[in-house]
Amino acid sequence: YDRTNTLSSRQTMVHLFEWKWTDIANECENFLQNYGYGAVQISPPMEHITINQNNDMPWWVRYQPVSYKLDSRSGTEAELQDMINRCNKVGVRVVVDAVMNHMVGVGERQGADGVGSTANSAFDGTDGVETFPSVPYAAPSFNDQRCHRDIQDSDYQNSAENVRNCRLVGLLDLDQGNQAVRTSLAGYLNKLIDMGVAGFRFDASKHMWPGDLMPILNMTKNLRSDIFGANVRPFAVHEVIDRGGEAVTCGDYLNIGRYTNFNFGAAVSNAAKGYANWQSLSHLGPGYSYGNYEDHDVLNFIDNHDNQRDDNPYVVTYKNGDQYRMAVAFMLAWSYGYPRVMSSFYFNDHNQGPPNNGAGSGFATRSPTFNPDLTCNSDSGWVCEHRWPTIRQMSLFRSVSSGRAAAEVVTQSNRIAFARESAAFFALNGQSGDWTQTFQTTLPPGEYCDQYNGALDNNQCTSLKVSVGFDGKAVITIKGNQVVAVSQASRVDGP
Ligand code: LAG
Ligand code: CA
Repeated sequence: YDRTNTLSSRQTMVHLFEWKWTDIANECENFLQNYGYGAVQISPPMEHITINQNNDMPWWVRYQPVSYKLDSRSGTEAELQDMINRCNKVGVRVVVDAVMNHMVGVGERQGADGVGSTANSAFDGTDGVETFPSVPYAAPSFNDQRCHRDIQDSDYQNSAENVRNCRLVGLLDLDQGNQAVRTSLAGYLNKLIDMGVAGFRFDASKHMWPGDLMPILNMTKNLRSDIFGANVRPFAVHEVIDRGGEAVTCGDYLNIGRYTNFNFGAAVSNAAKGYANWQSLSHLGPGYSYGNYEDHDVLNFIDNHDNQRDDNPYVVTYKNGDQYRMAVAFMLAWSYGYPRVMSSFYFNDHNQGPPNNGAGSGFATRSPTFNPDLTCNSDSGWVCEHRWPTIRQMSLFRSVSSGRAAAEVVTQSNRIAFARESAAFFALNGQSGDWTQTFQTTLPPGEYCDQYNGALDNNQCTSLKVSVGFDGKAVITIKGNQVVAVSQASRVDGP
């Protein structure tokens, strides 16, 4: 389940958090296919609760399922199908955020206190009642007989049983050991597979037993052969937050797909913030520090939709500007794991929902609008990190580096440079003074444009030009706290 199922030349996933299906379809056609993005992670497509909280609808309603009907804040089933078709047609795969651990928060029920559901399904999450007729689930579908309370902070250190059987922040905890529950969940996944998705990001896998996830995954069909070829299994990445010292570890999930490697973003963010030395990241890979398993085991990212909302995020986010650019660029340049780029909306409050048209419209999500330089217009409320010039150029860099090992690694204090064998070269200078040196780039002779602060545009460089000699060497100056990145995708007179 660890194969990405992307085109071999498209190596980066983007999480279009809270985007509408119609907007994602356009984004696949107009942008993603041109910038090396191989897959898009979408917000949960199933029916979820609706609420009005302080005259807004928080983003996290998407993590409170009411049924597996494909009607959500992002759009209808027909819009979802159209988006999947259009993205696949241009070689961009769809990865679905699947919420299988739980249903709504205990006590939530349709009609009470302005709570509703996106497809108008009835539901009653009153403690002990717990009915979701549109699935259907009833009280025995839930884990109350094993644990009838919330997960406590101390459980995380002491008890894998409680982490997996008790309620996560009051959310009614499904019993994935129950055969009828397994059948409902696999049916949901199979419906999406029939629609043409490439795989799943499993929400809250830390809170489900690997021994239950495996049989559910084994109940899934092969992917559509007309899109993916014969006998292709779905991609799976499990949301397991494991930064060490807990009862549940990411190692528990190694044979059922990849896991979300939060240790990678922490390490790179520490360097970007100046708390750690960039030099040490030349060892960032299997066995580095805690929790970094093999290349095919990990989905790497700098920030995600949860930790970017922390009060003092331990990772860098779009709010960190240049530090963030540097962190994401390093992730995309370095040869480890399957990288995911976060694409956010601007927020001040951590509950704040996506840009929308207000209560009168049912808080209907607004579309992004675009500037002439292809970035998103900040007035539309969308950050679109994936469209930032550096990040979209580094996604191209990643594409041409696909399958090429890191080579010719050069380190000095707080400096790191490396090639991706015959395809690309990257140098990061974390000191404040210039770094001038002859580097072995491994690239064919020619002129290459820096694609960190510029790009190849109309066969010319908009920023620094790097000349590679017949021996693959180039003299390059990297300014203080700067990066130079060149690749086959930024070659003047390139193929
Ligand atoms: C996840 N990964 O394992 C998601 O990435 C994360 O965003 C989800 O939490 C979580 N697991 C459950 O799917 C989010 C918010 C929570 C929110 C929850 C359900 O971070 O704050 O809880 O989704 O909507 C909300 C309220 C809680 C309340 C709960 C139940 O914030 O105060 O207890 O609903 O009513
Ligand atoms: Ca659970």
